[in-house]
Amino acid sequence: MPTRVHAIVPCPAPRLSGGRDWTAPVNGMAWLAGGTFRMGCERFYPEEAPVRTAETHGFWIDRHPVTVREFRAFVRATGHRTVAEHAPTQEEYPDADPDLLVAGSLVFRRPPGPVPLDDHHRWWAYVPGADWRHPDGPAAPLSGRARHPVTHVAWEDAAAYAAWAGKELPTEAEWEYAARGGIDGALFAWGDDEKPGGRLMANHWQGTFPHHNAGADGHVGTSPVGAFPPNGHGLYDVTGNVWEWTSDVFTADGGESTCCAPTPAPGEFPRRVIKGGSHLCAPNYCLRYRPGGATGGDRGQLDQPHRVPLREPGARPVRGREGAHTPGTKRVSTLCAPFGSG
Ligand SMILES: [Ca+2]
Repeated sequence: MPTRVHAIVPCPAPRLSGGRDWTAPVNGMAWLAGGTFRMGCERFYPEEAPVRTAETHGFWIDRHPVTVREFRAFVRATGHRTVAEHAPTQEEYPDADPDLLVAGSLVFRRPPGPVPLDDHHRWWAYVPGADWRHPDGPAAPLSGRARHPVTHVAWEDAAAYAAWAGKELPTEAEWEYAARGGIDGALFAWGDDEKPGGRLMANHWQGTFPHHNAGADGHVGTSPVGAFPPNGHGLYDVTGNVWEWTSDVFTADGGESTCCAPTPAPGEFPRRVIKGGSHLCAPNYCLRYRPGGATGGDRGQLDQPHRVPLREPGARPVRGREGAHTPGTKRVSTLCAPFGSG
């Protein structure tokens, strides 16, 4: 996976006033009072464990992930070019074939039949010209997806958007507190029953990944934000649809691969915690569409958009990912466990 240079164009971001009323309504955002909750999950993947007590202060957070329309407004205002729109350099990848140093991004390609799940190259392809305007590649237009979450945004792009909007990316603890919707310790954002009343509550993958997407939830691919019911905090699409960036560094051993995300690119690029799973998460491979679900996002693009909290300056979570792992502890997740396995 090539790396890429990036450019964050300075822009006049609205600054938060220390005198603002932090509980006054903010358009498109929900106010969460903060509190203590059980964070993480011990039923599925080692990088989500252990369950620990976390605490957040009050903060605002977007009700839905950043959409293509919203990201387009940011790009028009700032001239920002995303990481995917820059060709990686030979200096960054001295051993790479120069012919491969072209701008692009990873695109999911459904194989025609069952394949072993131990190599993501069987369904991820690096596509030159793929970017947020061309999520399926340069030949496929983006038309009709203005209300879909923006994709092919690297962490740097998400952070630049947040700064432009006068916000910050959420910490993992803030994100998970928000996603749980006030239902402490539940498996899903709506409770422990995956299909209450037989209803699918998020856009994920039904069928056998990666070759058969039954689309029983009505969507093969991303869906417009708000297509599924909100959680208890009034937040839409907290799980499924697309992964979401957080500000936390993912503390995995270098070079390690986890399921649901391509192998990290070589180089000194810190991985960030991504949350919520996506439309590509299937119980037979990647049961990550849960508030406690987490993995590491690389500079290479997946389907990570982001939602951004508006936080009172200085009001940071008291405790979040620290305690999830002991530094240096080898993680063992190379393949997701099927739903229901321990
Ligand atoms: Ca789906």
